[in-house]
Amino acid sequence: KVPWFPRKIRDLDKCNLLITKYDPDMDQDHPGFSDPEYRKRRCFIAELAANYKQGEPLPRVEYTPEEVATWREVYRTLRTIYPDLACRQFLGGLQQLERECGYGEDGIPQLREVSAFLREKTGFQLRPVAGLLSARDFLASLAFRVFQCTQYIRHASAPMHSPEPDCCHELLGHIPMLADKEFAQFSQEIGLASLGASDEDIERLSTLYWFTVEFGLCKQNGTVKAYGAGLLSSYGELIYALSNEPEYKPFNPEETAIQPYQDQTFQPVYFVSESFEDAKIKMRRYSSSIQRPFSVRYDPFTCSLEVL
Ligand code: H2B
Ligand code: FE
Repeated sequence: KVPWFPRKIRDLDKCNLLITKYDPDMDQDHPGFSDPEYRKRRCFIAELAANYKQGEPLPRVEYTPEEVATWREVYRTLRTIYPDLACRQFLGGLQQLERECGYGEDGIPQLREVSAFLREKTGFQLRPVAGLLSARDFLASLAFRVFQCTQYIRHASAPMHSPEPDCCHELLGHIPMLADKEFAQFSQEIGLASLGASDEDIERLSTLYWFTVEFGLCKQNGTVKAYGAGLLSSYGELIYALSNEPEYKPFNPEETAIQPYQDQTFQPVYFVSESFEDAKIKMRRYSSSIQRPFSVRYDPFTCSLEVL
């Protein structure tokens, strides 16, 4: 039996299964666990996302001076190391966001503006999400070029690390990459491959997503650069990943898909692609090997799927 999957963009309203184990309410190691003010604030912002319906204007959040100060610290610290460590596509995207979308250390960009920017660049749009989403629901939204974004910010006591996705991770790690056409297509293709897939295939696709979109490295002009959002939003791991400490393996979907991974500490191993083009071709070959009793095609005019 084929698991349910969204057929039209409005169906994403039903893709809302959250994984709560890293929430500040559940995770004793979360820096906000013993800060009731923080938990209340995060809950308020998450509630805006939980009530969101496809097509509505994206909620605006009036961030507090303390929240902006956290953003500033993250932005400043990471911005200085990007030129040496981030891939060309990321740097290009970030520059455009700084010029055209108000990115900078003085304020946290609003999802509404960022979504309008991305739509013009690659057709991606944002949707607010209340926390860590199940892999199946998260991947399904990529099939529609919808990126699910958290809108609350990490705890002020730990600006360099968050156990759960927050707006620093989304806005600094993911968004600049999603402004690149080739990367946008790569992301959508992982999403399309996930629709109606078995739990085992979702697990493998989610591992592939982890080692590419989140922690991927790629070669550029003979040096290794970062394109993964988990790296580009974490000062410590970005430096570590591009030092000579971790092990590098060539990106190869069959092998990468079954590599165990760490979501609590730095990765012991990273996968390096020759280029995005190369990663895309290899990923496509892998996706077409997934057995499904149907095939899907995305119709951008109606924002819906043709299931053949
Ligand atoms: N949910 C949210 N909100 N952000 C993510 O980056 C994310 C997610 N990543 N759910 C997904 C899971 C990823 O780790 C894969 C597909 O499992
Ligand atoms: Fe992420």
